[in-house]
Amino acid sequence: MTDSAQRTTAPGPTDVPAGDSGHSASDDVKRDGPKPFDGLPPVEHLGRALRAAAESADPEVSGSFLILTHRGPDPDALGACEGLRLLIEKGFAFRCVVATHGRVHRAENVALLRTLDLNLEDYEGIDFGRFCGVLLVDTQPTFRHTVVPTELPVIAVFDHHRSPQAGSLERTIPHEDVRTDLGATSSILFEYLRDMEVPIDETTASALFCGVRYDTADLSRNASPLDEEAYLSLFGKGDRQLIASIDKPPLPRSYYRHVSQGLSKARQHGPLVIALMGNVENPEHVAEMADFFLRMKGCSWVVAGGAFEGEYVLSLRTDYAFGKAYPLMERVLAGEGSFGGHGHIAGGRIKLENDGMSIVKSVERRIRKNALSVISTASGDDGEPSNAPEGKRLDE
Ligand SMILES: [Mn+2]
Repeated sequence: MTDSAQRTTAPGPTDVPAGDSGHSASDDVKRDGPKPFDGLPPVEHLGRALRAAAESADPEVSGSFLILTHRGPDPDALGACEGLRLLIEKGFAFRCVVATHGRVHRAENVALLRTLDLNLEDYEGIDFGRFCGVLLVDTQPTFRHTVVPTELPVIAVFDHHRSPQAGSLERTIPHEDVRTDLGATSSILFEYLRDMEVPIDETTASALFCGVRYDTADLSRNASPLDEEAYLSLFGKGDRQLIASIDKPPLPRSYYRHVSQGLSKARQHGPLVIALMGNVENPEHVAEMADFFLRMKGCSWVVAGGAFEGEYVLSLRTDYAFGKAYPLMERVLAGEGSFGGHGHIAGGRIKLENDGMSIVKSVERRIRKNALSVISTASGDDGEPSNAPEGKRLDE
């Protein structure tokens, strides 16, 4: 569902990078704690940062923190938000509000929000004057898909993504816990709760479990020993029925319309399936179709795309034998838009000049041409779109 990676720019909604690039589980054994915080255990260092922020704030907002994550939060982001909420309230006896930004579209993510009945506020409606500081999870202030209010100091960051440029931060962050050797940010929050001996209730455990589960594909991807410990411990504490219902949520009727749209637009070119779908009602549909087509026998990579709210959203998937998604996405975009990716998953976005169909079509023509040129480089073809084979329909 999510991806791991070296994010350079804003990724697609479900292609939010989720780990460090180039790490396999076996690389990740060395370190199971963050870099030392002035010789203090992480929880103690965090406690000092929180208390310092509370003490320097006006009395009416003292000890009230705003927890934020990236736009269109995925399960790891939501799990980490809930873990941090519990830590702040029960571990440190401060107050906090979790606010999310951007709509949640994917059925599994919506199911997580609804099933666990998470108490989230909408970022757009937040009065920043209520808080003494911001805490960020599963992202960092410089990431483009993240909005941080300028009027509040960032007190702490918990993340497992590599920073785009080290040292480019304008702000100094009192407590920065970024561990690129972990599969999930939810595992970091699990560690703090464990170390502070904060009892983890069923709902929070279920949310944290889903975070670790989806970012590590059930510990099959980028999983460190801490991820394993978090996964097993949280599964024991979570509500198994809820966890199962989040994994196979009821799908809206529109999902089946999307499948039909994807099937009618998809074309197979040997090992490549291209599904460029024009306008889509839901940006998650693009990633869902990419996953869907990759399961076809004989398909080694998929390029799926669709226009949504002024952007052309792209998802690229490769199978295990085929290799990395990131360099392929780079060739498919050929300098346009922004993208992120790692391993077998990449996501990209291209800003559209307007929502006219001709603009969408021309973006799709360029993407198709670039994707086919990857194949034709291998086969010696010139890759011109007019000469490109039509490809085989999948719905006939
Ligand atoms: Mn993550």
